[in-house]
Parts: sequence; structure tokens; C-alpha cells
Amino acid sequence: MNGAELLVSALENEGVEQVFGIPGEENLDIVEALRHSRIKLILTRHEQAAAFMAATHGRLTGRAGVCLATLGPGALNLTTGAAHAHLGAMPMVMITGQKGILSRKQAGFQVVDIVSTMKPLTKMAHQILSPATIPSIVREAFRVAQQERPGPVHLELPEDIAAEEGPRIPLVPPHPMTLPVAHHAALDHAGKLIFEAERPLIMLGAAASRPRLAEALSEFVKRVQIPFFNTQMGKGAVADESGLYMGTAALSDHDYVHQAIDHADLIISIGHDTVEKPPFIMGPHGPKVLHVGYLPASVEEIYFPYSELIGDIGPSLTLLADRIEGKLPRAGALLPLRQQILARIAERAEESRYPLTPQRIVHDVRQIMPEDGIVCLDNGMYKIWFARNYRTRVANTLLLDNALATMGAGLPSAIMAAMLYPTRRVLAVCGDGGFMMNSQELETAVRVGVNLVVLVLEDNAYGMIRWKQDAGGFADFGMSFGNPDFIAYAMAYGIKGSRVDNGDALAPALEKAFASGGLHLITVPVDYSENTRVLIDELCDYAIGKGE
Ligand SMILES: Cc1ncc(C[n+]2csc(CCOP(=O)(O)OP(=O)(O)O)c2C)c(N)n1
Ligand SMILES: [Mg+2]
Repeated sequence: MNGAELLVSALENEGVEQVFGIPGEENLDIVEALRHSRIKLILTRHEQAAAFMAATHGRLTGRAGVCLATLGPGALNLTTGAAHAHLGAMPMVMITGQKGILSRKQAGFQVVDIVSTMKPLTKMAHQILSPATIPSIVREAFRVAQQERPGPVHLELPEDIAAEEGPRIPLVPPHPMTLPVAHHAALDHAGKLIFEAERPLIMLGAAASRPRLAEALSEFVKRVQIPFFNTQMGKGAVADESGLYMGTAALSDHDYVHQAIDHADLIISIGHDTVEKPPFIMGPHGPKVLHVGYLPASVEEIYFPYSELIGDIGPSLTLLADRIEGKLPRAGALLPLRQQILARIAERAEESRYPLTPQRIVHDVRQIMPEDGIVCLDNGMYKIWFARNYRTRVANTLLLDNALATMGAGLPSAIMAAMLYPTRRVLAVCGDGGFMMNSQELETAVRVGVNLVVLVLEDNAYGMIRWKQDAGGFADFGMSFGNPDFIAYAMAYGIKGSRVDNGDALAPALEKAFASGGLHLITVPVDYSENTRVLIDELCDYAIGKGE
């Protein structure tokens, strides 16, 4: 058994079903071992997309996704995906090749110190030096990637170690892990804080969206009846039909949801990760924050909790609810603000203007997506609108990256979601800038045969930056570009393309595409004048009205 075969059986031992990537000649032993295994090799058209797909696998299942690349250039193409998984806490294992380490027959050709490159982008980066260590290193890689706080791990397998024959080394069986639950003294203290609060408010952050947490979290909110809001990456963690949803903090301040935040005297911050763009700015006179997390909070200028409840979040919250359920007469103190906040957010969502307003686009997408449908966003201006306006009912049904916030991840993550959930509707929403960063993956989507609709928002610009330019008083300069004919582009991949040509045509186009199955690309022109009208002028007037 050679090193590559041992590596692939160690991957099988971890339950890996697919490996995404682009091999190079240094990976050929691994490719050969994959050919004889149960694991599918899914080629992508850029390594970055393979990493985004593997990261999304980890995010949606809690089990690390695996991607593969060659040495040097291929490995370097994984780095943005590594950072996306690292900041976004998505379990992923990256495997890259390397020239032989026992001799240097090609001298320095294509050799880059990838392990050092990957170190700051991962939880662990290792070069494998002998086949004998493979079973334990692979087990350790998956353990590290999947345990809290999850993230990426990098393993480099040099080609001579991959080819080296040796005895069959026993694999290390994975075992289920039970995390420690918060200490009873911390639970008592947290219970006391909540009991004493006049106007408590729950915030659901990125870690609240861990797949295994959904049920316990919804149960906690239902039992304590305290209203909640979420960060962008905490969206969907508790169904907003609970009657307790107060909004999403897509901006850091001055949005309508901040009315509730500003009035709260205690924020129970569940799973907040400070990699996210701040959902609110803590200051000395604001509400107290109780941090509930798998791990202690990292203290920042704008986040410094008053108290912490650390441990496995689900069971800890169950114990907390046992202490306070039914004993909180002021639990709903902030609820009277709810209706007004949500009504303001919903304004103008049904206007027939053409090009379409972002509010209308979000509204129409919501109409067509079933409760469990998954919307995967790329990065652009529309992300703020979706985060703010899209109402989620099921955990992990609005996938967005508010951590690295990289462009180019929308399409690959949607392909992964569609592969994992073939019977659910999956929609990728991309700007015309971000879509073109990984649009070549349409071919991957065609080849793997997913049902997927890709919605491209056309403004012929890097709209988000153009808006920031405008908001910052800069001249409109350097942000516009031309686009290919997206319908012809779709046709070139053998998929159906269509263009929304009036203000009421988006929902029917989406419905038709989903109903007919397969892969579709729809383009819709977007009117971004709403960015300034709502997100600057209207919110500014609102802040002035409050006397700020
Ligand atoms: C890889 C990468 N490059 C640059 C940026 C900075 N950036 C954020 S949004 C944005 C514009 C996105 O344009 P587009 O995809 O067309 O979406 P729009 O805002 O126009 O809707 C840019 C350049 C980024 N986040 N990621
Ligand atoms: Mg654009």
C-alpha cells in the first residue's frame, strides 16, 4: 500500500464522499487511489471554486469538505477559499501535492513553501513526511477542522511519499465528541442577569447557524419568549415566524433594528463571532452583553461582553431555559417595537419599477423560494438588501459570507448546496462583477448535473464600491464595465438563459426556471438608486428624527 492509497483510505474512514479540485502531476498517485475508492473526484475549473465548494460542504453538514490541488500555482489558488473557510468557521481539509522531498530532481521548479503560506490561513498546516504518520495526521486534520471553532486544515503530500510503498497501517477510528456544558455557577449568573433585565434582547450570531444547533436554539427562544435579532450569518438560526423576530443587523448602526438594540439593557449574544461586520457598536453606555458561545468571546474595541456562558451552546441553553422559563415578566418588553421595524423594512417591496429595485428582487425571490429553499449569495450590494429584507424560516437557507466577504463564492457554494440537497430549490444570486469571477463553474454545474438557478443582477458596475464612493463624497469614477450577453453566455454552456424585461417578470421567470428543473441563468437589471435613497438618506433622516 503506498502513501496515496493510505491517504485515500483514511479519507474514506472519515466518511468523505467527494473530493473537489484540479490535480497536477504530483497528485497522480492520489488520483489513482481515488479511482479505486468509493470517493468521487469532482473536477472544478478553478481551484478557488473547489475550496468554496468544500467549505460550503463543511458549513452545511458540519463534516469537513475536502479539496485537492497540485503544488505551487494550484495550491496558491486555494488560498482565498482557505481564508473564506477560516474567517467563516467552515470545516475543510485541503490536500496539495509537492515535489519529492527525498531528492530534488527538478530543483526549485514550481516549488513554493505552501505550508508556510497556509499557516496563517488555516487552523493547522502540515507536510506529511512518511506514510506511517498518515492515519494519525488525517484523523487529527479532521478533528481539528471540525471541532469548535471549525475551520480549514492543510495537508501537503509530496509525490515521493505518496508513491512510497509500505505496510498497511491501521486507521484511527473517529469517535463522537460531546462538548462540556456550561458550569452551573455560570448558568446561575446568566439566569440572574436575564431575570434582572428590564428590556432583554437576544442576538443570534454566526455560530448560531451550526447545523447541530438549530433545534435547541429554536426551543430556547420559544421557551423564554425573549425577542431576537440576528447578524447576517446568524440568519435563519431561529424561524422568524416565532413572532419574536425583530430584524437583521445588516448595517452596524442607525438601521431600524438598532432601535431595539439601542433600547435594550441586556443583549444575550448567542454565537457571535467578531469576524462579522459588527451588527452593532458596543460603547460604555450601551446595553450589557452576555456572551453565550462554544468558546470565550474575543474582546474587540466594539465587543467586550459583561459576562459569558461558555460550553456546548445547545445543552447549555436548555439548562438556562430550565432556570428562567416562565419567570420573566419583562421578556417581551421590546416587542412593541417589532411591527414598526418590520413594516419599514418591507416598504416599496412590491413596486413595478424597471430596472427592479433591490427590495423587489428580494421580495420576488422570497415568493418563489419554499421554506427550505437555499439562496446562496455572492458578495455585492444586494447582500445588504438580502440580509436586511429576506425573511428566513429554516437554518442555513440564506448562505452569505459576512466574514471574508469575498466575491466569487456564490456560484460554487450554490453548486455544493444543490449537490447536497437535490430535492430542494437552490438559487445563486450574484452581481455581474462577482459572477464573472467564477462563472466558468457553470461547466462544473452542467457536468455534475445539478438543479440550480443562477440569478445575475446587472448594473454594469462594481455597484457596492460605486455606492461607497458616492456615500463618501467621491466622484463616480472607475467602477463601470461592460458585460457579455449573458443569455448567449449561458447558451455557450448548453444551459437556458433568460432576461427579466419588465418590473413584474422576475417571479414568473424564477418559477418557470425552477419548475422545469436543470440549470438556468436569469439576468435582471437592478436599480441601485435605492442604496442612497434608503440606506443613507432615509436612515439619516430617521436618526435625526430620533435626535441623534
Ligand atoms: C475578491 C474580492 N474583490 C474585491 C472585493 C471588494 N468588493 C466588494 S463588493 C464589490 C463589487 C461587487 O460587484 P458586483 O458583483 O457587480 O455586485 P454589485 O455590488 O454591483 O451588485 C467589490 C469590488 C471583494 N469583496 N472581494
Ligand atoms: Mg454589479
